[in-house]
Amino acid sequence: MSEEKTTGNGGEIHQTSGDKNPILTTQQGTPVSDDQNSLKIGHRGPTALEDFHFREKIFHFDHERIPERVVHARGFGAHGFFELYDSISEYSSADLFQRKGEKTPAFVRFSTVAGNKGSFDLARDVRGFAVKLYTKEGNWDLVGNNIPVFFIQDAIKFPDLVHAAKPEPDRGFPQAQTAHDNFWDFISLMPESMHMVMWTMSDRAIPRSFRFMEGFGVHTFRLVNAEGKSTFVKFHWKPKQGLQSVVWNEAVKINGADPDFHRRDLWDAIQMGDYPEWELGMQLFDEDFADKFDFDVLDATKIIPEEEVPVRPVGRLVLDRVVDNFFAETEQVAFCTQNIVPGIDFSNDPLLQGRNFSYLDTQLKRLGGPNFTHIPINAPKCPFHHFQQDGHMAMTNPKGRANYEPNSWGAEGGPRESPEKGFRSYPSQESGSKERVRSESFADHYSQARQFYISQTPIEQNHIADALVFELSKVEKVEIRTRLVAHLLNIDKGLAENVAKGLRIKDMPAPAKAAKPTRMDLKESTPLSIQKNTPKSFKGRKIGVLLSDGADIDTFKMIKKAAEAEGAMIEIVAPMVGGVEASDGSWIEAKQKIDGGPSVLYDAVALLISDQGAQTLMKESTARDFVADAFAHMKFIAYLPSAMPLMEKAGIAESLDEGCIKLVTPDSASTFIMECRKIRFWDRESKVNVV
Ligand code: HDE
Repeated sequence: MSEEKTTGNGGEIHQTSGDKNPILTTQQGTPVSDDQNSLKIGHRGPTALEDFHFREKIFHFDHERIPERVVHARGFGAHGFFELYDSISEYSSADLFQRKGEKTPAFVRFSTVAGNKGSFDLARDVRGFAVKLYTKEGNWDLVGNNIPVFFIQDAIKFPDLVHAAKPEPDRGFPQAQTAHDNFWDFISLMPESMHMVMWTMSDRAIPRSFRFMEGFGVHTFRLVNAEGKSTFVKFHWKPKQGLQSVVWNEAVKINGADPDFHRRDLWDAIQMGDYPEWELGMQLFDEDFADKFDFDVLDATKIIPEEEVPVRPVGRLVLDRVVDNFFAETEQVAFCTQNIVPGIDFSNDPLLQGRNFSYLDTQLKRLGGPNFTHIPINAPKCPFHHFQQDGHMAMTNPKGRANYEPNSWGAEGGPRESPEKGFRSYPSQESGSKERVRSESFADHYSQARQFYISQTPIEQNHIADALVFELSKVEKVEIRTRLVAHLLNIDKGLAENVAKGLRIKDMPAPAKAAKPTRMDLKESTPLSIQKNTPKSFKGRKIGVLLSDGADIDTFKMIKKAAEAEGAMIEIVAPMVGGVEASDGSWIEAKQKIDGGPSVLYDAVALLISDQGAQTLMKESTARDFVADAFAHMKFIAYLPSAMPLMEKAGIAESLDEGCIKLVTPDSASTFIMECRKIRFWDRESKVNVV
């Protein structure tokens, strides 16, 4: 049923409504008769103050925003569960780790760090990987990142780090990037950040999707079993989808074409039932190992190579439900590192200790009061009872007379502490003088930076050099550029020389003074490289299929079938979004008009255009870019011979390589998909020379 209503100013509103729509009310529940006009004295007259509906509506709108997170403002969350493979009670008494097959509800929020809430997804940045596990003995928040180390060793430096990375305070830019003077000024004065800089300049900082990145708890934590025995642990989330990143030139273009690329990807995958999955892995070690290890396990700028302590898989995390409401869930979720449960405990990592202090404070500011645990996304899913009461927006004040303890109200007296079940801190022996110090055991800043660098493939090493050259080229002060190169000399001479060359630094500086000399004996570690760990499947990836009128229907069907068999998606790109008429007269609807669906949005492309289509599209710069970019970004390209004129115009016809698959035989579609399993045709990179 459609209603028409006069707005009073000559216009009409049209809206559809049925008998089932509820009546619009105010927040107080008063039915609203007119939501189009404010209450006026006379038809043209002043608005009456007594218009409570108008006043309430505007008042609420004026207060719709809460402060965005000071870091990790831009994020995206989803629901899921953690499923335990097998009991690990020998290490931890945490309830979620006791019973094989036990499922624990989870909420995960991924984020970038530096950009504000409205910034773009493909910034070169660390990604937050924050997991809230609603266990039967309380919420456990594992607030990690997609990089296993951090820039600083002591939390007291965090405000400086973040100030330096954020927009410069006088001008308020640049947004969501570290490519500016303040960041590199700070970093080049903080040798402890060098290991992390290797990671952030690597492809890890431009992931293809949240689904294709690892997560790390970063700090050393403790697991404690029922007998009170403690084992140190480092947490890892390993994506079942495999690791994958984009190239920088692609990232820059994705940010323009689809600033929501990562959140859309996660939303789409979950909505399509292609649930992303990670394996929770643990590196478990004891005090003896900690004492013997080359570096201090409390130093968050260091990893423990997996070759030294293997990662033991203990369960899987599956994300299977998108949020109902972004604000209620993703924005209001409040992660706190101090949210742990019996069976898990902190270590003395000074960064972790500082974080435990910080997160509660930040939630108070952001969510406006001490009752943010009453918001459903933050509330435990297990029973909870305490005497905390009142405050802003209190929703769950306890019933009854007793709001204190001890009390003598017997069974009515409310909750009681439990020495058996309650959380007990691991009784570690602590002693020492009270001093502002940095332990000597934290002093080696270059050895693991080098280890990371030498563990990369030559292509990945080039990407690191290119990223450094890009970022430092945005730095105006020459001294800062040079100071950074001086640090690189302590990591790898070749890297330092490449960067100096890329910056055209005339006189190579002397190596930075190092508190400890770089160790040359640390071995390459395979898990540190993305390319050495690429997936063996194209599952979960997306192929952009460029169609035109007259597109060969049989080839289209073959590509579609082969992609579906692999678990990959296809998305139709066409000159117009309405679609195309294929060779057999059938109509294929498009998802994207060519300028809205550039090839940077896809993992591979197929050019299924007719002779006529090629003639039209070769005149369009967006179509030429589609092809040229797919080639420059080392993507696999399937093409019909009829697409050649467009490929010629895009300037790639002369350079076709094995990454370009001509669709001529009935099985060429499956050959194409099989090739796509390699994700990129990296051999092309040295020829296209794109950074
Ligand atoms: Fe955070 N960090 N952080 N951080 N962090 C915040 O808490 C802080 C650090 C991380 O999706 C804030 O709720 C300090 C390391 C993630 O909601 C704040 C220090 C790691 C998220 C805060 C660190 C992280 C945050 C801002 C230095 C990886 C987003 C908003 C010691 C292990 C969580 C908020 C979400 C958010 C403080 C360093 C991860 C201000 C003081 C290291 C994933 O409390």
